[in-house]
Amino acid sequence: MTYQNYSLKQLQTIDAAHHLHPFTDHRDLRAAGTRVITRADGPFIYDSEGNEILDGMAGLWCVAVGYGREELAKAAYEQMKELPYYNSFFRCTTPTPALLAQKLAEIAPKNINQVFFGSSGSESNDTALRLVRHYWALEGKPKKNRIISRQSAYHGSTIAGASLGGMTGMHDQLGGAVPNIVHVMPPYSYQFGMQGESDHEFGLRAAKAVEDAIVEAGPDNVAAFIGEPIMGAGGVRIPPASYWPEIQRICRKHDVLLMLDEVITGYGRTGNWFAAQTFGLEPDTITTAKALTSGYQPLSALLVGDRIASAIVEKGGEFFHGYTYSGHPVACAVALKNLEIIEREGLIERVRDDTGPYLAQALQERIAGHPLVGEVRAIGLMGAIEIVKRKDTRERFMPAGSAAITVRDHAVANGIMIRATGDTMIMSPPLIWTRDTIDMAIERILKALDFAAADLAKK
Ligand code: PXG
Repeated sequence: MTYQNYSLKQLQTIDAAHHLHPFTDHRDLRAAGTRVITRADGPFIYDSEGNEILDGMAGLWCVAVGYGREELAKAAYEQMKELPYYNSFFRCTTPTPALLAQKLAEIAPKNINQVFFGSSGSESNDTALRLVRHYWALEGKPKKNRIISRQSAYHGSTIAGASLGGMTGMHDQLGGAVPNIVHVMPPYSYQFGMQGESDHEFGLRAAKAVEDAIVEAGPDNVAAFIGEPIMGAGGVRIPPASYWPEIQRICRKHDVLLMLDEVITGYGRTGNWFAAQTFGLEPDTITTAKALTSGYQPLSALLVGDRIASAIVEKGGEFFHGYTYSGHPVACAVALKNLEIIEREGLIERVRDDTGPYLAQALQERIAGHPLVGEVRAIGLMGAIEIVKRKDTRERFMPAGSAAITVRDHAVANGIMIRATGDTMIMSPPLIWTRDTIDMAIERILKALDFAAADLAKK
């Protein structure tokens, strides 16, 4: 590779001169310098200085099958030689998106049999928003177009994605969000639960916030509710068991569509193909991306339930929407091979029966007792650690978010990549992790917590 002719310093200088990064304060970045990741293998990433770092985030929640998979590289290479690109407009298709759509219909909840492709989660949420509003227009109810979402939700970074999401910092920079989207309380008991309230009761109260919003607008004005089954970027917020069944009941009662955003939870992360199956849901749309290709190619798939799909096919006329790379043949070839690997290696069963419960237990038994830790949470291979100044009162360090950054920096220095979001540490490792990898991760996290505690005690 030609980049090997460049020194670390040169690469950092070039990057600082020309590369604008996502979600970054550039003055800050350029002062600190970037970490240059140059290669990866299995569960490890390596930086330009040769440091080996266990990747507790699967890249950015996506590298389900781990790094260095020859089979995926070959699938891309073979497809590129055969047919690198052709579109699926104008009555054309190519083989791999057709076969991938068939495969997705097979593994999705049973009411879902059709797929619309894009290249990112944000794009597919844009598709979902248009599709849902178009559906109600086709049903003769164009006013039924309000979308209910949650505060702190993450649904992507395009204008539709940011508007659907509930991140106030993002809204402030939009200069005008997509109209008629409202945000209600998320099911995050650590912050919003009341004293004496059981988890079960809190789950019902959080679901009631959705029903209140529907009733307030009038059900005839509400198109859909959208939610991540487990909020990812917002801090791995795992709802109480009572929440999702109640949401589904409320949506059905008021004839409001249920849109799930499974960009993070899709393709095995919770121990089933989809979290919809983990929670027993039959949503009208499921947005997926990331682990669909394990991040080896950019690809997203909006899974569309029969109710919407039939209306589009039978009454729709032309749906004026689509992307040059919808159904990209190379990305779809890689996705097919990636799903084959997930199945062949039994990764989903492993998460469900072995590594998922083991991670939950390890966090509970070995991390939860640390003085800096207020709560741990896990489901499948997703975990969270709340960083607090005082366990009993849940008091946080000030300024908000700074303690988690301290933990994060020590984690990376001790060979484990985990993310800080607000005052929460989050992890979402590749599904190939074993019990041994989890043990290695826990030891490194403990070290990071100890170093961070020493630093924070000085403040
Ligand atoms: N929905 C969800 C639930 C996501 O997590 C998107 C949509 C958007 O996908 P694209 O492919 O357009 O990025 C995401 C993306 C983080 C982080 O800091 C999370 C995401 C993206 C970037 C950063 O945890 N998730």
